[in-house]
Amino acid sequence: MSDLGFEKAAKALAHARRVAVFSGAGISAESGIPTFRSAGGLWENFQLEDVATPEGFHRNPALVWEFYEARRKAVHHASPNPGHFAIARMAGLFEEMTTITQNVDGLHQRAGSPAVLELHGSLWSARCAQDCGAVVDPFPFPAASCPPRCKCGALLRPGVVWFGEMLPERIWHDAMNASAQSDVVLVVGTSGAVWPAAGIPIAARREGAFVIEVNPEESELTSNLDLSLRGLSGEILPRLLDAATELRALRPATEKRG
Ligand code: BJW
Ligand code: ZN
Repeated sequence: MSDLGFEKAAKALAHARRVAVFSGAGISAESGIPTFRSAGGLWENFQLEDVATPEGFHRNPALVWEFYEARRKAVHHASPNPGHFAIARMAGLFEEMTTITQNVDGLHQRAGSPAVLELHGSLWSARCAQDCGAVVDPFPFPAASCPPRCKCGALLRPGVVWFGEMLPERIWHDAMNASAQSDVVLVVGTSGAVWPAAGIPIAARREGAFVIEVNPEESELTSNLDLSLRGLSGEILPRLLDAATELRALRPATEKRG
């Protein structure tokens, strides 16, 4: 990571009033939770058509629930890492701070981030697969049976967003608004391969946000962003926050009142 890029990012954050974080599976990698598309990721070992589409669930609900129960177990035994904690700490630093995540693991919330916008749902909720309207939230681990049943007798399904499904409308709307109104958007640990979520930082930049990526690898978003910090989010984010906080303390009082 270049020192120049890091300083530029810290300065941008020190001057920001409104900040949004847009996170993906990479932020939880240092908690031991596998990503989807990196080497050894979930899509190397499972066919996404089988476990992450409504059609796959219809064909074999038991297989889909086994996949999700195993992931719920892994997250149940995991803890948030310094990257999640740094983001939680940001809530106290800026006038407005929004955490938008594609993750379904709930680790941002467990680190203390308030009001997280979960674009792809949550491992900790379930709903009726036959649309009787029942929502089970929180859906405790472990499930009582596999596959679990709704009180109406139909199957329950995981409360996540699969390929070919719409994102939750209110959350999508709030995420687009918050990011478009931000001075700085931090894009952390995502390949940017999945749409429409990947459009969030791109739209924010078009609206004037300074968009900074934190990722050890180049992503599909890199060329559309302002700055990339190469490294692990659990290492970069705490340092970045400390540097921004220090710079902010040095600003004259008149500037701070903005
Ligand atoms: C680190 C690190 C460390 C590692 N520190 N970084 C437009 C164009 C093309 C296709 C489409 C389009 N619009 C819609 C589509 C179709 C589809 C799609 O996007 N397909 C593409 C894959 C081609 N999208 C949809 O179907 C969406 N719905 C939709 O569009 O509805 C409208 C519609 C409906 C009907 C008909 C037509 C339109 C829904 C998408 C739902 C995605 N769901 C999943 C599963 C959720 C549940 C679950 O978890 O099981 O969401 S897929 C999976 O990918 C999951 C993730 O949230 C998502 C994104 O992955 P993410 O987070 O980026 O992870 P990775 O693994 O890809 O990347 C990890 C990154 O971390 C890497 O870059 C590493 O380098 C980095 N990293 N360690 C920092 N320590
Ligand atoms: Zn039901």
